[in-house]
Amino acid sequence: MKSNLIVLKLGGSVLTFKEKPMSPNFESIRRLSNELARALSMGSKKIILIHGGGSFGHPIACHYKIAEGFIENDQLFGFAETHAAMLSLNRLILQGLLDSGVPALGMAPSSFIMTKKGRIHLFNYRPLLKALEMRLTPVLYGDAVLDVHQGFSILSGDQIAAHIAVKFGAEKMIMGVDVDGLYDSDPKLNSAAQLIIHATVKDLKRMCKTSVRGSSLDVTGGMMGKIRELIEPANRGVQILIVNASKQGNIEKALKGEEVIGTKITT
Ligand code: IP8
Repeated sequence: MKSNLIVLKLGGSVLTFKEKPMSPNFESIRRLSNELARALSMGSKKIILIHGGGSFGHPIACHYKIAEGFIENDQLFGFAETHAAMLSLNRLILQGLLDSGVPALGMAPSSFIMTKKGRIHLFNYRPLLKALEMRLTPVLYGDAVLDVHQGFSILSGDQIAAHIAVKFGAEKMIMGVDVDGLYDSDPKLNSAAQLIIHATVKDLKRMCKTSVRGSSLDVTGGMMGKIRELIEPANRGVQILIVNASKQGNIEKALKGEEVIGTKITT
């Protein structure tokens, strides 16, 4: 039986202005906090929120090549700075949620997760489980983390979301992005791109081979990185929905289980 847990990932491109370093989109943060609060007030669901790096984490991580692991001492400062930038964004999102009345608990992934060659290797689940049991709303994020093989790495919010959805047997995983869902080509480059309303694991695997890369500043691979992470939870029967979180009401509807335009992914 599936739990009543929903894993919600909100992309950095929705919560920040991606073109300008360290620029939060306060309007978006406030609106989405209210949407989350309204969905939670319905009572029965538990939500783990994971947010991306946007213009906070990605430019610094890219500059210091943090995702490639430790090469030289200069990167240590960059590693610490990347994490500090993510803490700043997390703080703003927590404030938005607290202002909306959500008992949001910021949890730094680098404190309880380690990777091996960029993939999750060690994960202390207990603080997260206890927070859920206490009916707090954990708020995690893509982070600069220590890596047992290469010193450090960048762990994407998508990888964290997929891992948690599988391990905790989430009922649903909602990916809030800045487009309406998956398309047959990049909708930002091709106005004739068609929205894919339903995709299977087989479709995702095919897209991985053909999909366009994200922006060069996105150290975790943009939409292509996302598609790759979705295969495992979809295989395990987690319902996945990719929706446009920049459009008012979409995240609230998706959390409440109401119909919303987007891409549904199934086995
Ligand atoms: O935006 C990466 O997380 P994402 C976060 O979910 C950093 O890919 C630190 C760049």
